[in-house]
Amino acid sequence: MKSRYLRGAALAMFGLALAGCSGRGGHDGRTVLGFSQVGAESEWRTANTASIKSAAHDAGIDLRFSDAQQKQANQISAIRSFIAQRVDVIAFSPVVESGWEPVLREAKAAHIPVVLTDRAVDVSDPSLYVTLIGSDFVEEGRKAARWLLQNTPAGDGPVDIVELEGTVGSAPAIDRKKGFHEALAGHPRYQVIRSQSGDFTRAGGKEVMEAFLKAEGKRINVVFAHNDDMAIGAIQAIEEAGLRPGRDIKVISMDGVKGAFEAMMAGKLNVTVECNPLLGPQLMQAVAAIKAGKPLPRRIVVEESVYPMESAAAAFPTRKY
Ligand code: GYE
Repeated sequence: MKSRYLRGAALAMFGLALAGCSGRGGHDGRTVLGFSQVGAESEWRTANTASIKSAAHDAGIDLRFSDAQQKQANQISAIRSFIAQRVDVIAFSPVVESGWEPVLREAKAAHIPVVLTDRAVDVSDPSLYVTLIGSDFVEEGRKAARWLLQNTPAGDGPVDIVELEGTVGSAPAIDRKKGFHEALAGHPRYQVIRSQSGDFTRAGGKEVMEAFLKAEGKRINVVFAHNDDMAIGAIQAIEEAGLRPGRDIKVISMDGVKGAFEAMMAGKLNVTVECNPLLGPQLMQAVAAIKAGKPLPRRIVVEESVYPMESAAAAFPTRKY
């Protein structure tokens, strides 16, 4: 009696273990995607999250979404929890570039493919992720610099620039800075006189710009912000200092969110370099390809343009984020 009971219990446990191991995927057979988002720091990010959620819904993918509030530790625990849940695919937008190898090795050991969206990681083993779907941030930085070179009145007077950097250690902050500085090298008239992180937020942009204005005052000719939200914060700081953003101080930013178009139409922002956050559909296509065992390119780059102030009103009605 006793032994039969035990055998039964052992069989039941074996069955449970099988159910747990065998199949990945949701109870209903749908593909399960675990996604760890950076946070909700900017308009860009909000649009990116909405795109991922709606594309997953449209593709019939069971999305497990987790917001890391701009903290790498939270992303690492989210990824570990996706591994424990045995999701089919893990995707994430890494808040910073470094520090991912251990957790990505855990995903690899569990045979769960990883897709990067938006931001890159710095890893020595390329097999730790399948593909990166996102923008070319170095090129975005170059585009911003090219606009500046073409839109500063001729002459040899100094063009003093302050730079509002994105999150320290993040791919867009590192690469946008690189592209911008690279394109201005060889043009000694253009000097970046101060550079500090505003963490991609409006509050951060405003606070750092206030400090820049206090230190440099009217000497500042240009603000180069690594995203629109920080530029909008900087615009407030410039106005509160009694100066005219867009005129006394030129403002350049990146992303191309609606708030930037509104600021351009109000004459306060000079240009935004587009960075498209609507990556959801491409991510779901990549997940489907992985599930079907189809190969994917290592890098999927998003197409983008530059919108100067004069083009804002015409483009505004067609903007999707
Ligand atoms: O520019 C910024 C956001 O990684 C491209 O992150 C993204 C950046 C975007 O917070 O607004």
